[in-house]
Amino acid sequence: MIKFIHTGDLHLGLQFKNVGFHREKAENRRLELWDTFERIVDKGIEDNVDFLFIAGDLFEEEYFTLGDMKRVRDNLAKAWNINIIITAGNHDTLRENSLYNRVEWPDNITIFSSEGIEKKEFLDKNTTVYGYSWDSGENEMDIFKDFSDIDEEKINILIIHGDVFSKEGPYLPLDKKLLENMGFDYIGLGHIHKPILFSNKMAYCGSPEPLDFGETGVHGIIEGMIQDGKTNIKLLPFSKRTFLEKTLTIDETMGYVEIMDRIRQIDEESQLKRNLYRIILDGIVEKDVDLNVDDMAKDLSSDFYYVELIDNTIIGYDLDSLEEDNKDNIIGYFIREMKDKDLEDKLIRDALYIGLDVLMKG
Ligand SMILES: [Mn+2]
Repeated sequence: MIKFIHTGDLHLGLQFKNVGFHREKAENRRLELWDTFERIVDKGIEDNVDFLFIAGDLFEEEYFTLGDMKRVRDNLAKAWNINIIITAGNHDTLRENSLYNRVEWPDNITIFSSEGIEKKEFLDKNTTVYGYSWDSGENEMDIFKDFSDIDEEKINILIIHGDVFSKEGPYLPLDKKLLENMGFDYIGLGHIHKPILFSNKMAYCGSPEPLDFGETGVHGIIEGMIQDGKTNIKLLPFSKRTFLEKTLTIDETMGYVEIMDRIRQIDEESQLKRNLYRIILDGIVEKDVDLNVDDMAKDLSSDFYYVELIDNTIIGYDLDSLEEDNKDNIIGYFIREMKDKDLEDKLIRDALYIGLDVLMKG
């Protein structure tokens, strides 16, 4: 029986320049990536796992320093009785002058080469681990071209960073069907940041700490066990924070204060203080309510750890006075046409306001 943790896509060192965070939040998030990395190592030690698999994009080579690399090494060295397997991805490529090659690694750590699929046997665990590291930011290698059969008497595991969703492309396209039929007991994938457990035998671990609003939902690490030819895995939520996108629908009866209260009630208080929210405002807003999303976000900053607002509302005009002011032009005709239909019907009312929004702007 073996136990393992599968992680990857940690992107240590990331500076969060594209996320729209202010400097302080970006810096904090950068520290949280480190903290989570260290928690993962501690979790491995605590659970006494046999293997820790890191399936690429452990760090951001653009920002990483030699000191950072040593910090990674020293953390992993603490887990001296865990076999740690690293395969580099497209953000932490393994080349002659890369940071991976500038520190001395202890014996419990294996970094697979970028020559092609390599294997390492762990005789005491009756296990063979296969892996491959990227050596450039793009990669279309036919990685299994010279692959020989695996020894089915053993537990066989493949750790690789690549893309099973596109047959062509620059991020190591992998043929999922082919992989599934190669006889591996487990295939630990990296690259896609959303965790995807295809089966007990193949999974993307996802980024343990989500990196932006494209990475909403649960993020964590994969815990696995292989016993008597059977593999079992599960996703353990592990991130310190979650990115959430929520929609608040406004109507023309709501004033500024009520809208702000509704935003504050979008989640439990403890969640607001913990997570990162993007709130999309839609619906119809009364024409005198001024939704300045930057000011609103500042106002909300004592209630939320982080919030950004997107205003997709349309303005609800005062129909009678608007009709009166525009009785001889298309706006007036349009309002009369729509009033002849049933304005109690939400669909018709929305259509009226959307139409007016276009006419008033154009
Ligand atoms: Mn990645």
